[in-house]
Amino acid sequence: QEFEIIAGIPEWNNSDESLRTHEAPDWYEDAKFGIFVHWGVYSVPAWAPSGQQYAEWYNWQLHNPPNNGSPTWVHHLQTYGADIVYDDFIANFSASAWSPDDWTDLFADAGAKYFVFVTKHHDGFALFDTGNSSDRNSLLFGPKRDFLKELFASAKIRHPELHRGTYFSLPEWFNPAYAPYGFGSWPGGGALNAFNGSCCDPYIGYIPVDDYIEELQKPQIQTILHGYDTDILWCDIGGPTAFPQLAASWYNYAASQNRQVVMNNRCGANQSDFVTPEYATFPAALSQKWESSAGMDPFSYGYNSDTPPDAYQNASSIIMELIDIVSKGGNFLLDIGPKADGTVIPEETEPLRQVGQWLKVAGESIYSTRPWFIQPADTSENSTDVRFTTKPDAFYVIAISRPEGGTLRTTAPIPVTQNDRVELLGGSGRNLTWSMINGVFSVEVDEDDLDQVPLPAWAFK
Ligand code: FUL
Repeated sequence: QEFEIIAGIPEWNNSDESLRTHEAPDWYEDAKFGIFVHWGVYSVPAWAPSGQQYAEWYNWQLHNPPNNGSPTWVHHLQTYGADIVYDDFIANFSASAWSPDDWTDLFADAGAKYFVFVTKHHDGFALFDTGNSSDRNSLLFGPKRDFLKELFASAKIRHPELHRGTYFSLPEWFNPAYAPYGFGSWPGGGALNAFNGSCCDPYIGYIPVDDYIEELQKPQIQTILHGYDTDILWCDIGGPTAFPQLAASWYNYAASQNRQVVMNNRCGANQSDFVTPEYATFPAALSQKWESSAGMDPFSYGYNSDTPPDAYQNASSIIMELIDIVSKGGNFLLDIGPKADGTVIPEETEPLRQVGQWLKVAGESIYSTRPWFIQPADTSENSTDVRFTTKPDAFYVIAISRPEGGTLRTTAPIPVTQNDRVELLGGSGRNLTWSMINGVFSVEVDEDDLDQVPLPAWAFK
């Protein structure tokens, strides 16, 4: 099948052949750092055994298997009693202190180039206008607001340079219409009180549909793509999907607005623009674009009140992880879990702002770079722990351990030529003395200069 070329843009059609040619656009390759936001009804109970389970899986843990005495089940019984069901938390999802501007300022201050907002997690409670497909959303229940609209509007006005993305769970646990597909719909499921077996928890806002995919999932994805103009469709779980029916018209629509959009590998489609390791990275670059996501919480995307303050990822470890991921061709999508009132805890805001300070002085070694052919770093004895990034006109050696005695040393075959100048980003800007002797590349740098850099990661250009 042939494609019609309009002003250099292929017109997409829904054939596999056409869709398979879609790939991550340059802006996404260049962006490197994004902020993920998990916020919803699960932010009300906000609990899981810290470091072991995701707090946004609260309702699943409560029910799986029924009456199992799981830590969440016990916690729920002790804290709320047996009569309270998950959907009762909707009323307490207040957003009473929420400021979308604070959030988008935070994303920008962190040095992120995009964000991905959870529009609907597996609990099926949408934070956008689901129209006729379902009433289970924040416009009709709880806070009665269109969070996706407000957040995107804030970003568009205050930080138009940020790309706006949306997470969308293809399945919904306990939605009676999803039962034929099996995800979270074991006998009784969410419809059963997890303690006394009485039936039924309300699945608030459910409008009976015959066909979940056609009547619910499809119009909802369509709304996110065309009604809210998302740049990133970050699907979750995959499985039965309407996405392939919507892809070509989305790509064409975006192109008509001069935008290039991107989708992940969880949309249930045959093609994906990037793959998504979770709380994990790859040891080296892949042939395909990838993006690693993780919460600042040790093991939760949603806010977990069981996590002690000192367990959150600090700025140094975030920057090292970002550098490592970028040197291997990945993006880093770092997640925050705001509280039910919409505030973000200082354990998350402070490190993010520190990361932003580092990126302000050394960001050119991260943004718009491409990996070198050697990764990971050479870690032989007497070497500094380093990562490499490249641009057409520059090469970066980024030390993630302090160059001992003011000497950075690596046995990697750094592509320097005699007249090249070497400087420390965020240092004094001086030309540094360097040498390449017997295959060892060394750079001399003042300890004072090293101290000036806001976090323990030193980017040499
Ligand atoms: C997973 C979900 O089940 C988690 O709760 C989280 O949303 C993560 C990003 O994707 O598959």
